[in-house]
Amino acid sequence: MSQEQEYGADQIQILEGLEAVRKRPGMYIGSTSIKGLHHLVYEIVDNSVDEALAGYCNEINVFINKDNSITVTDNGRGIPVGINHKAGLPAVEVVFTILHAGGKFGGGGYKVSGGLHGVGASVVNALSEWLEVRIHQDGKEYLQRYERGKVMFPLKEVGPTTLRGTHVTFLPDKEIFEETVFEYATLKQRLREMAFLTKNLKIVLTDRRGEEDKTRVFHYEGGIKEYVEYLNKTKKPLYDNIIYCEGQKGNVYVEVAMQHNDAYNENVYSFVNNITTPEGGTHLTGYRNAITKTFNDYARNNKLLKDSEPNLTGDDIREGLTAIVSIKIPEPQFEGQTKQKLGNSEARGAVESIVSEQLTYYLEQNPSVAREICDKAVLAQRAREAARKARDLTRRKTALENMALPGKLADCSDKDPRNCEIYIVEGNSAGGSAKMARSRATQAILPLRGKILNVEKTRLDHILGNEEIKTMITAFGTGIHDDFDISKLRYHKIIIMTDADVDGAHISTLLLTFLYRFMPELIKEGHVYLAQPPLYRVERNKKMYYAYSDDELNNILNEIGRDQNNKIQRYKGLGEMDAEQLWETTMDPEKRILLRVNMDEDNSSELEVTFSTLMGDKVEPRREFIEENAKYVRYLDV
Ligand code: TSJ
Repeated sequence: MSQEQEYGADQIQILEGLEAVRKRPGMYIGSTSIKGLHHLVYEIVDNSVDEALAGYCNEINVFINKDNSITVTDNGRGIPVGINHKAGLPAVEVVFTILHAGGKFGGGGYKVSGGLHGVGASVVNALSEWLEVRIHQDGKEYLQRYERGKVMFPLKEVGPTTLRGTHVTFLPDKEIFEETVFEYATLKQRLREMAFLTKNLKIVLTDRRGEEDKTRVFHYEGGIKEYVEYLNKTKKPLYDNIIYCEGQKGNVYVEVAMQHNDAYNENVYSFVNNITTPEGGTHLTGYRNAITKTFNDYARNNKLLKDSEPNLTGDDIREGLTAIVSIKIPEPQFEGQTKQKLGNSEARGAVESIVSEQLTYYLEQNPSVAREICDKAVLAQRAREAARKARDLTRRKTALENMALPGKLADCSDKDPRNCEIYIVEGNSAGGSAKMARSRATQAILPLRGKILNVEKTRLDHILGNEEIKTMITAFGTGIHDDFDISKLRYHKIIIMTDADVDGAHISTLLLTFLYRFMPELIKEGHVYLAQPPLYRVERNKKMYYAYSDDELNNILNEIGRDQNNKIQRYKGLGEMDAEQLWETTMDPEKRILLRVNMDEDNSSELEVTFSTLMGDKVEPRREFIEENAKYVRYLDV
């Protein structure tokens, strides 16, 4: 029959293609975990962002529907419905059923944004229980439906329309994904980032799963300038304006926004075609070269740096600098082990020349800003010199005394780091109980005294002079920053154990901030944990029950009965437990609960905001953050 003739051979090939996706989903979307699940959404949204970049669409809506299906709509031209001559099928059907059909059909769309592996709609289709596409074009609405990649009926016209654009709804396949419940917060973060990276594009996220719809609108006229403003909202900017450079060289489009704040760490995020590049690459190198050269030239020409003084280093100039470097390039090449590092050499030159030229002009036009930055860099230069001396001192010490472990450390006897854990414990009394409670072979205890230094607010030379910090660095064995060597890690589990109250949470956050800034690899590699001491003890007829949350306390009371035979104690601190109780509830590997601290590289700008919001001076953003993340409130220092 004609249907058979038309679809026969092609259809078989198509199904083989999509079948391959279903057999090895990880090859196409990275993983089938919750991360892969969210990638499906980004793959689809990327297509609408392309349409916006091409100049035909200015609004994208994303809905999380009640059944955990996702709808993405845009107000663009609509995917072409005409027959694609090579495939003999409507172009839209090609997009959804043929693997690797990119955006270049029906008149040459300029595809710049690319999903995780440059795959696309057909992969999402193959991994969805069902998917429906509706196209509003020239007054007509078209519909096609697929189930697990298979076409349910030929593209059909379903009526007139006054709209324009593409609507796609899909339900991820439960046979494929380990998890199929979308996280609003995760989608929110990525969509906000996409909106920052595409100025004037309005992206609306709506969660329809609750009693009431939850909606967030992301729309930034200033694009990455507003991104920098957002990242600096918890800090004190050094000057009011955001420095902005934009231009195109060859086929590389470059945008850079930056502003210094009064903190000491650099905070630069780079993107290629709207995808984050945590390992940087040529675009970032070009940017750094430009900054270093331009500021040194300016400082010399204006006598802000004496002839006798050495050049400012890139690090000096970028102290406290928040920046976004975003480029668009038609054929990005990624290198390195994780293929996350941009390799195109033309990107280096393009960024370097655009930033040098425009930054030079900016500094000439804004001498007071230029002076602020140079003064700060000169201070940084001096502090760096002092820090180097402090570090040399600690280094020489370890070289001489080799492994002179801190006296307060109760080390474990096993020497294989894979078996070993170190408990960082707040306070001497809790440290004492922990030392008695521990399993000597594998558990080391390091008690810390008093307040931990807030490394967000302290310059490197002072940080490295701090006793508690020095103690931790020596105990872990890895060194820090450039000297960091994870193979020297002496304990594969670093467990932070603090009281389950506001002060304890504060100390945990300070410790995590230190680790995040000085040894982020430990967090990335999953070596850092938070111990979970119980909140309550219930004693009934000489039997003990421990509850780690209010809910759990309720469950226990329901189970054992609510009457006067219960003695309920609320633990205010670790110190209230004796060694045996501490072991049983918090340290016994068989029974304890540990929370592993996560850090997702794709998310590091958001993590940065979280840390600086929690640790910074400004009260208002912290209060807002806590209100937005209400479920964590009891862990935070308000
Ligand atoms: F790919 C997809 F199906 F996943 C998808 C594509 C999903 C969504 C929500 C939107 C889109 C999409 C595609 N929105 N807009 C477009 N535009 C085109 O495909 C298009 C339209 C016209 C022309 C032309 O040259 O006339 C070219 C293109 C690429």
